[in-house]
Amino acid sequence: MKTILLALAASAAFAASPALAHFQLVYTPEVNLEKPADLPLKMIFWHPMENGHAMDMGEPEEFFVVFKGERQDLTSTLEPITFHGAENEAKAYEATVPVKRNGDYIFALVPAPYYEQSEDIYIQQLTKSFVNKGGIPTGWNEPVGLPTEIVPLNKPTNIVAGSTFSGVLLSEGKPVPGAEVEIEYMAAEPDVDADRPGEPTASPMPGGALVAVTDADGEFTFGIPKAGFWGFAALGSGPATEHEGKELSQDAVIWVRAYDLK
Ligand SMILES: [Cu+2]
Repeated sequence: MKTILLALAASAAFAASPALAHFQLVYTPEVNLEKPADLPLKMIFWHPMENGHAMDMGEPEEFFVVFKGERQDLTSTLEPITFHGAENEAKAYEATVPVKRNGDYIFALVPAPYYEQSEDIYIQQLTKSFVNKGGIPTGWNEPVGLPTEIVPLNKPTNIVAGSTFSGVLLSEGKPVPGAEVEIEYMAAEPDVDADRPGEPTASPMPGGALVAVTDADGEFTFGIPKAGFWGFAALGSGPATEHEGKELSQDAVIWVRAYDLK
């Protein structure tokens, strides 16, 4: 019965899938640190593969970091900024977070639901990104307890370009089979000083979004062809399905960083 319900939920996600893939960013340019640093983090809701339209963010509901299993609330560090996209300007957020100890830092953002007029639905992308200090792994493969999230099965801070990335999609802590996962390359990494996109290093693919589907265990794998930041978004995988009387797509987003093997 459960499988049937999940299959129905998955087909609903397919139907609601927009032509253009929008991705919530939690972005910092350097995810492998050797020395203590004040990390600049940028929260931007954007179409990063096409360096396209950016959306106004409302005040985020939650922003936190998990380090060695301990969660620290960072909501008070958020400051509003304007992101000067290639097509338009949009409200975004930034934070500066000190990183001192060695290990994995998992940043998580719960943005306010965003109203997408063209589809008459709300979208809320629960987003995780990762920073490591000192090359010491301390829990990057642990869930952080979001209503829906993608948990990496490869270390997300140093994927080799040409290898693969796998993740498992969870909703309320349980694997979600048969769910669509959209995949994007961050073509124009934001300039964190200017709050605008850098020079694009890739163009959108013909045929629309890149898509994988989770298997019976809720897992997916994608071959990473190129160094840089790759985003994965499971659409409508979260338990919340309604906001202010309208349909809500509560999505799980994860960002990983790939490097060329030199
Ligand atoms: Cu979009």
